[in-house]
Amino acid sequence: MTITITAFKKSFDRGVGLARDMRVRWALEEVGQPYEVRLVPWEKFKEEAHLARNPFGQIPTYEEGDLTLFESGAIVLHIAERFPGLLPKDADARARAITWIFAALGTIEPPIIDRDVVEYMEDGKSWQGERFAMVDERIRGRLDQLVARLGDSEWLDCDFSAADIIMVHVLRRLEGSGILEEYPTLVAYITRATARPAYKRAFAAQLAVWEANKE
Ligand code: GTB
Repeated sequence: MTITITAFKKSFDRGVGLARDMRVRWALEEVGQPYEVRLVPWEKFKEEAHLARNPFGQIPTYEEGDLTLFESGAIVLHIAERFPGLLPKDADARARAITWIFAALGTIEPPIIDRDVVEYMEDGKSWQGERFAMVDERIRGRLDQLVARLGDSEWLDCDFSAADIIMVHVLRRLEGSGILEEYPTLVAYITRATARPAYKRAFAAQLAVWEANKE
């Protein structure tokens, strides 16, 4: 059955792989599933056809036969449940991996997104400096806790899983902030994950879209 995902036709991340279709592409590459990409131009995001795929008019979405999904976390979890390779077989280990998906999206990602809000939407506001300091403190608090748990482990819980895809992609959003460099454990974790052939294929695919549509 053909899998079709949606992605920006012209992503404002300029091909650096930070838009959330990257998570889905990476998961599909890890499980060896071919997929097609429907590129959505900005002006079509809130049109009926795309809202039918995602009520919030966002990317990514995922179509597989009669099934249409939105929310990158739900899509990656679906891929991991549908195809072998991204979740442990043991029920308890599987539950722990799924817990880490939720932790990445629900506990680590929110302050990181907040940082972008401060940087781009509160630019020039009198309170921007104070907000930056507050948000960065929240981010560092979470990263301290993450590093304490990760320790010397290669991945979040035993083998590489869907949770590592989501976590690494969430952490990558801090690139350029200077914060990641304070955490060699996380830099090594991201480097390990992004060296995977599946990541590289996914990255190259989204970059090719940017290169083809950037003008
Ligand atoms: N919770 C949803 C999910 O995980 O799928 C959030 C989806 C989302 O925010 N999608 C964005 C979108 O469609 C694209 S990825 N926005 C259009 C809209 O809301 O109208 C967001 C993104 C783009 C670029 C960077 N970057 O450059 O760092 C990071 C994130």
